[in-house]
Amino acid sequence: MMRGKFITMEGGEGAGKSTMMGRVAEWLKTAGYEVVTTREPGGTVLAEKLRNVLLDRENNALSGQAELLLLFAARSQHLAELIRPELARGHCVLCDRFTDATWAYQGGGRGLPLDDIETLEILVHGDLQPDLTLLLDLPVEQGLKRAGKRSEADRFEMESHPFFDRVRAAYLERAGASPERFAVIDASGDVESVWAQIHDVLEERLEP
Ligand code: Z5A
Repeated sequence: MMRGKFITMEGGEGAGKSTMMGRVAEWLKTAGYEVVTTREPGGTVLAEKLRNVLLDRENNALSGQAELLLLFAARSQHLAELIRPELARGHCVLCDRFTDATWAYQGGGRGLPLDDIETLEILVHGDLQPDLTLLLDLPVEQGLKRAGKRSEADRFEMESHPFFDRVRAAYLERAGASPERFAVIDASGDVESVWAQIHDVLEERLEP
């Protein structure tokens, strides 16, 4: 059986990934795909425990390298327990964030060595990359305003404006380097205008 499609959603704070996940999943089902939705960090019982450690604002002693290793540990578990088996069954896996987030947040935002990220990426899933990555892009100020309307900030949401500027720049750089995989969506408009762009990309890039 052919492996299923692996689709990831990426973007900075308050870009609207969660808002769009449901619509993308519905579109995929209607187009005939069996869809599994998941997220990173997380997606399995163990990886969700690591997510809690990563997001807990009390863990301010966590070093950049420890953060990076925990993210890839969670990803390795996620791949072994959920992503790879579902793809092998021919199912479509729709994931809220994946390794591009590590390049953007830990590489761009934190300034961790890109060689380390590359080494871990090759070790954990060098043979597997998403088929399509929807990057929801919007000005940092606007995203923070949207995200700020929610509950208490987690460990990442407490970062500074320049951190999120670097995250955005790193995402756009990655998208520019792999245009065949990425679709950059202007996420600054209202929900319907964002969905219209995503809908066009799905129609264009995915075969039923
Ligand atoms: N992280 C990392 O550092 N490295 C990694 O490798 C990975 C992750 C995988 C958890 O991610 C954190 O982990 C993340 C990066 C780090 N932290 N940060 N920051 P997450 O995805 O779970 O959390 P998040 O990025 O904070 O998600 P988010 O802020 O919820 O963003 P979103 O899902 O893109 O947004 P949303 O919930 O759909 O929308 C936010 C609000 O805006 C909400 O009130 C919506 O109703 C509203 N909204 C959405 N779209 C619109 C439009 N178009 N117009 C107006 N209002 C809108």
